[in-house]
Amino acid sequence: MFAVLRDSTGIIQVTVKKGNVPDAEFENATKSGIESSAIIEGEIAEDRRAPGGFEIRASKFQLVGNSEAFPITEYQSTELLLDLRHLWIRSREQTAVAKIKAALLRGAREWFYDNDYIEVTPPIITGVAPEGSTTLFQVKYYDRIAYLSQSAQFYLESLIYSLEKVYALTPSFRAEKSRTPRHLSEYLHLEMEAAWIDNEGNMKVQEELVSAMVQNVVKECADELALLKRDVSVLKKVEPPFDRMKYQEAMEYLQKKGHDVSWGADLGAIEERALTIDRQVPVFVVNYPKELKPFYMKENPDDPRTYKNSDLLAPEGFGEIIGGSERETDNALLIERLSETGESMDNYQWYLDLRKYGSVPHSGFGLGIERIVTWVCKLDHIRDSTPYPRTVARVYP
Ligand code: NSS
Repeated sequence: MFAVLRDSTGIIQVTVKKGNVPDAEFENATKSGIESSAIIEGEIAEDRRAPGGFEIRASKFQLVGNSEAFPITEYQSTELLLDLRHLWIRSREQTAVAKIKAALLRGAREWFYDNDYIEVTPPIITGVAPEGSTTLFQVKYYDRIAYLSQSAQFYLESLIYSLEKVYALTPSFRAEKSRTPRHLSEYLHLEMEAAWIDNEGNMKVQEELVSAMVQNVVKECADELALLKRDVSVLKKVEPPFDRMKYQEAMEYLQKKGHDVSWGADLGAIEERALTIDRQVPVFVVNYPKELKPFYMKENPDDPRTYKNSDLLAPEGFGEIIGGSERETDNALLIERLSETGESMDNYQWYLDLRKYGSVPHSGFGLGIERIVTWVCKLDHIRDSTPYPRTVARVYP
């Protein structure tokens, strides 16, 4: 009787032969269903026919938890696999993605630690909306309305006055009503904020951080990348510096390629794809028109129509993985722009205080963890970058 045994390190073939194990154990082995759990002892032998080249010849087969007929068989619909997500996450692809995600997070934390950043813990329940009111999730907060955090940015900004260089890894929430292959309603947000750093310094942090994360995957996850058929030689090229392209130049490039865009047009999935399809290393798009970006960014003195900001686009057609900027330090400008958003100023008094009491130039950014996982693993859809994707259509399981 042949079985395939799995643990957290991988899979191996097991042969259970009548006579080599007690009869009752052989009985149990033959009647055990797919996904049963078992404790197996035996000898490891080389066998070129076995997947991986080795097998276990069992001398003990202790059935621990027998499995009923497993509901996932070959060729299942996407919907069924999402309904059975709690079981589908046992699959080899999902396991490989989970390990790569962990290696990306480890690479990030190590980079921040090596560069003297302090990890901080901002709140998830908040009254501010850094990225605009249209994607807010409301929560009933006792007798008031509060929101689930879209970004920890404002809280990180408040912490630089004592800690200088901080980062946080927190869930962010966006009520994205349209279904796209790159938006989740809940995602893991890696955000950094630092004093005395301008927009160029901010981009240097991003290119170093992203390279460190990707190179950690190359170092630790060769088997997982192979299982996902991901070309490692491409990922190895992800090293600083990354190219910088002005928004204006991006527009000209797109127009040359036949896209019907002009100054003021946002870069959507189609445009970002065109900008990155022929690249293997991420690229910054800098200095977006103000009307496309939130109120807190610093005006670009060289072209006041634009901000000192950048989006980092992942290569191979992928698109945005980071949004960042230098921050506006002039309260009068912040108040003017905030009043245009229609937000209640009461919720932002504390944020304005940060400019009143000893303001410093500072910058920061937010990196979407599931976005970088989707790119590094070259997945078709962002939902496969996380065990329990939250989208407009689904909150089960
Ligand atoms: O809206 S962002 O572009 N920028 C911010 O939230 C800033 N306040 C961050 C900061 O400066 N501290 O979002 C940042 C990144 C973006 O580049 C994506 O990679 C990711 O967050 N993001 C998402 N990932 C998955 N799903 C959704 N819906 C999503 N929205 C943004």
